[in-house]
Amino acid sequence: MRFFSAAALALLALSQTVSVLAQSCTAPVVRREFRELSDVDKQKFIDALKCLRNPQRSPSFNPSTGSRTIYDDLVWVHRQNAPQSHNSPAFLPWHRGMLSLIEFWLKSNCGWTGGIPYWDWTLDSQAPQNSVILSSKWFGGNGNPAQQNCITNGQFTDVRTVFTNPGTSNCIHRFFNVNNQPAAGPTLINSVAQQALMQNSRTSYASFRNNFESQPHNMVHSSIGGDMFIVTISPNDPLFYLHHANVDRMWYIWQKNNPALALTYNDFQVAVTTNDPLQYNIAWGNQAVVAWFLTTTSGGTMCYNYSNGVAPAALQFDNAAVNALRSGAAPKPAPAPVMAKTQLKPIDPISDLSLQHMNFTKAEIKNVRDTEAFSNKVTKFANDAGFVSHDVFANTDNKWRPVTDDEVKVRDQMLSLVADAAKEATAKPAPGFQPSDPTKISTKLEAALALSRAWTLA
Ligand SMILES: [Cu+2]
Repeated sequence: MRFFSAAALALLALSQTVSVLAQSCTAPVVRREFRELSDVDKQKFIDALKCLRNPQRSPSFNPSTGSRTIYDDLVWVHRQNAPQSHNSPAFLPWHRGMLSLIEFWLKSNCGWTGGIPYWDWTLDSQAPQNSVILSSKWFGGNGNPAQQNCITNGQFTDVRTVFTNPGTSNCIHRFFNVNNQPAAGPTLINSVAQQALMQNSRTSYASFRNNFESQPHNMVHSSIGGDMFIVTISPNDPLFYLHHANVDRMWYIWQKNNPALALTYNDFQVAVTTNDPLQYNIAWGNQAVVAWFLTTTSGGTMCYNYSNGVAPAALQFDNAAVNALRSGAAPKPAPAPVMAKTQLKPIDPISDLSLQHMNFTKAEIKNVRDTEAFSNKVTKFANDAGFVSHDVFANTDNKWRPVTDDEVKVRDQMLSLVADAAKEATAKPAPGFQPSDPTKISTKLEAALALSRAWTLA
């Protein structure tokens, strides 16, 4: 019976799955925001993650590396392929493949039938210290400086990692770090700045990949710190998967919103094609190529989509108000005064140490700093204009409700208008620069502010 080890069977199952990639994906699994899951499902997901880290239930496919479990195999695969799959065009498809692998094993080996939950950072951007995801009930908070920055609360305090940063202990480490200072929580991008990055990423795959890998992706890794800070072994921290599911979701949204570019793949520096191989060592032989991962519904293990996510329960969406606005009726009165007092926080920059650690070139560092400065200009513009972001109502009482399709449309339209207005208003004068017509900017802003009245505070 040893000939048919669990590992061999799983690999067999996987290559069979892979061989049907060309088949249509009929029932995509829905990846949901972690807060969207019931507490029972949150616990089931965490239990499934623990099962993948249990040597009895999930023995390693690749014990010669020192790995004991499937979970550690994936850390090893990530470490092995880190140079090819970061700071390069392969960043998005490679991680999309990696997420589909853990999703496959969570299901086949550990009974988790949902998709990997994602972490919509914007919901925690204004008060990361209150994030339910980082609470002691679920993934735990900051590391404890008195214990080598090991996490000492949450459900993963007993994890013993195999592939550690040399010279450190084998717990999961975190060191919330913002602007080179210890912080109450990680730096997370707000929804207005994130939308502005989206608006800046409409020209090519390369523009999107550059903008979103450097920030917010790197910002989350570096400001959580500890294991997440070390690119190679960052999957030691289970937050890696929630974080990367959200990075992947941003790509999914970008693909939906830019259909002509959705299946394209390019880079500013190097020539690439969708036939470029991607290496996963423990799965798919050497057959995986970028093209497999360009859609989330290619078939086989690639068969999922993303939910609309959640909004603060205190914020109610009034579809009738939007329809009235569109039919030219007079807008509702201005929002309650409490809404006018709310301002978005600026973004704290990624630490210098972190940038050095990621082996960035000078040009890449400049790109990160430019993006940070741009995000803060946009944030300031939105604040000065009196735009009230939903982010400021999030995470005060940890009560959430699902977002509808209609609401997503209106919200995206509103955020795009604010981001576009901000972009035009703060554009850097260049040779031949024609300043935007101020009337055009204020028209966009007025339209955004009108749409914002579709939400009321309960
Ligand atoms: Cu990575």
